[in-house]
Parts: sequence; C-alpha cells; structure tokens
Amino acid sequence: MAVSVGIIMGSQSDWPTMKEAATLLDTLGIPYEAKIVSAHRTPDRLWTYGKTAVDRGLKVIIAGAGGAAHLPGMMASKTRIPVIGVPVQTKALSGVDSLYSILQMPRGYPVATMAIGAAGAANAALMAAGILALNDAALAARLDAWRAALSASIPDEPKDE
Ligand code: RP5
Repeated sequence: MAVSVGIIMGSQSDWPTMKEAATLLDTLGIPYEAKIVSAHRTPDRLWTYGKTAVDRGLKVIIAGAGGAAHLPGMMASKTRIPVIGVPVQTKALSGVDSLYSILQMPRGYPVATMAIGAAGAANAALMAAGILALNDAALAARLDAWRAALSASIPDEPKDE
C-alpha cells in the first residue's frame, strides 16, 4: 500500500514522542514513513522532502519538533499538503517554546497544532486518520470502531486504585 502519511521530526530525540503517532497509525492500518528532517541541521533535506511530497503521493504530514520548532511551519511553507504540528516537550521550557513556535504561523501557511507531547502526537495520528477517512470508507469504519472502543473503556464511576 502506498505511503499516505509522512511523520517527520527534528531529531532522533523526538522519536519517543513521535512514536505515539506511528503506533496509532499502525493500529488503524494507515501506511506511513518516519524520517528525521531538521529545519536547522538538514535544511536541504527539508526542502527536498517538501518539494517532492505531492508527487510521492503523501496526503498528510505530521511534523514534530522541540524548542525553536520551525520544522512544521517551514514544511507548510513548502507544500500544500496539510501539516499537523506536534510540539515536543522540552527540558528548559516544558514545550511551551515548541508550542508557540509551531502555533503562531503567519496568515497563508497554516499548521494544525496539537497539544504538547505524547497526547499531541497521538492526536496528530487521529487527525490524519480523520482526514484520510473522508475518502476511505474502510478506514472510516476502523476509526469509528477505535473511537467507540475508547469510549466504552471509560468506567462510569471511579474506584480506589
Ligand atoms: C529540535 O531540537 C528537535 O526537534 C529536538 O526536539 C530539539 C533537540 O534536539 P537534539 O539536541 O536532542 O538533537 O530541532
């Protein structure tokens, strides 16, 4: 099956966070690739990735970065493919730096920005699944089932742990 989602991240150190997205895409049966593409350390790689993304058939890009997190925004500047940004949690500023770097895009080049950290990475995969499900009835059924199972797993009442 052709790869429809590109997961990109600024560093190997982002992978434990971004793996949350990959795991959910696996669960939902969505083919993806995962690459390290740094806005600052590998700008040529970023450029080539963005330039070839449409022709390679990618439908959604999930981009995670931390600190001066310019990767999602730069990718949104280079391709019209929807970019979902994941602010990776940082030690110095707890990921608020990442969040603001990704969120405050100038008019014209949007990035759909998720929550900081693992929950944001997981939600990025679910957001990508929702987009792809618009044109894929089988995936829509799998996503609906996943959502129903999550809902069913929530107990009515709390109990002492
Ligand atoms: C960013 O700098 C990466 O996205 C990562 O979150 C952060 C730190 O990178 P490393 O110094 O751990 O490689 O570009």
